Amino acid sequence: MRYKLVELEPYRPEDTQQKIDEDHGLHPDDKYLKPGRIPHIWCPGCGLGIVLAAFIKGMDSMEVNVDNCAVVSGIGCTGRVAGYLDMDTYHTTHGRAIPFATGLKCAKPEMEVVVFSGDGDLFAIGGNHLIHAARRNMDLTVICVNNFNYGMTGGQSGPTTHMTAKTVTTPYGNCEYPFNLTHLAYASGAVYVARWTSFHARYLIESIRKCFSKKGFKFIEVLTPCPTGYGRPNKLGTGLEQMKDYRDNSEIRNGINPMEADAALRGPIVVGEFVDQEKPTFLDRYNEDILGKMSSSG
Ligand SMILES: Cc1ncc(C[n+]2csc(CCOP(=O)(O)OP(=O)(O)O)c2C)c(N)n1
Ligand code: SF4
Repeated sequence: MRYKLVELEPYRPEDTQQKIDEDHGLHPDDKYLKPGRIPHIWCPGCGLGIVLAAFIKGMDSMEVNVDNCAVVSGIGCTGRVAGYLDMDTYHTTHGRAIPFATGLKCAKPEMEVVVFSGDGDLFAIGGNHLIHAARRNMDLTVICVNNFNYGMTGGQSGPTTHMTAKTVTTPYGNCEYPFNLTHLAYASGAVYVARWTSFHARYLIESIRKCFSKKGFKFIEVLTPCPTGYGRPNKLGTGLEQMKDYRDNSEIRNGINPMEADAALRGPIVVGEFVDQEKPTFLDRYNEDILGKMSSSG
């Protein structure tokens, strides 16, 4: 079969105003979105829209000043979030959302910095950055959409792909052990760790709200259907059917050690707010310990 590349219209900010005048603003969340970028690229049944809507709801209900908040994404279907939000957003290179966000936070400590990216972006190519930002307790909120595969590039296996799951690169089933992202984030030093699915939108909003009121490295994993890349080869059904599976096979266990938080291919899935602790951030310690010593020695 021959594919014809569709030529995309370049984004023109002047179109935005025209769209707003025509039909934008009908929904209360519209003020957070760039109408010139909608419709989005996500497949029917993809859970990404729910996660983005939950983020907007959390931000809106906390009355976060969008002029003082930045969203940083890597590359992938999840990374597209940066292009849809009408605020300071950065669509960085693959795997580099965390170092970009770290630099931003150090340069502008007064800003809320949120990293929004996929499991492959954050834990494969970007895995080293994530564990070290957690170790340093950088004051960042990381929302990781885990759809268990590289969605954007056609459904390859990655560090979260379930053992035995089929993907385009594991046609006989995956034989690698997957990461438990919540356990890894906790072991690396995160002060807040939660896991929800895109079915648990209200809990997810609460976690996002909490992250806006808490300092340190905060990590939220959101299990999300990718019916195109992962659902199809593994016969998980449509996005809606996967949402029903999340409803029927999830168990909320707040406060457990994330090490015990399983998330099997066809359930059971353990979700909840696993970790909530306090610890000085990198910038707290740097400003107090290092800058203090530098000024007293000079
Ligand atoms: C340096 C580099 N390597 C590889 C790619 C190709 N690439 C683009 S997105 C992606 C994977 C995205 O997977 P994930 O982060 O899980 O996000 P999803 O698309 O599933 O939301 C890859 C490998 C790239 N853009 N840059
Ligand atoms: S490929 Fe998967 S993750 Fe990407 S938009 Fe489609 S369903 Fe969503």
